[in-house]
Amino acid sequence: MEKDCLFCGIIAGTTPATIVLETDDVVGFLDVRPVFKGHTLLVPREHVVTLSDLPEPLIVPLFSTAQRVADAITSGLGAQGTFVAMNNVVSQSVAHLHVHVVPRTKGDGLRGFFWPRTKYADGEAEEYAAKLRAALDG
Ligand code: DGP
Repeated sequence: MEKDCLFCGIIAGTTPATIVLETDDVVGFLDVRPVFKGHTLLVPREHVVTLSDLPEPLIVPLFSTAQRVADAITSGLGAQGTFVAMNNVVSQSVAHLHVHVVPRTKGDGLRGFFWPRTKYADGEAEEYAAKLRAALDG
């Protein structure tokens, strides 16, 4: 537990939150400013900041919980689908790793988070893929 961490306070029960689920490794609670109602945040109990910091044994517990919550959002709330996302450093407003699971339904007005899109020049996609493959191999 990290002193002064908002989400560690929620995990410890000292900061109020609407809890959705608790497991040995993960806590899920409603986002206080939901994109849509039912928007859930999943956090590892262990204080880590980004995905890179997440210990390997916690990867399956965290993402299997995201899968369970995504299923519950469709079966229990009537959403058609979900958007599952995580900000790391940039746009990350709370420095405790959290997975957003957001209910989605066609026509809900959310337009891809307004992400600008770009295009690869000829040959550029292969250059990017080669750099990524080299980094993965390294
Ligand atoms: P991000 O911007 O990706 O770091 O997401 C942080 C989310 O945390 C944001 O959607 C709002 C939510 N949030 C901030 N403060 C609180 C809080 O005190 N309680 C709860 N339940 N959610 C919070």
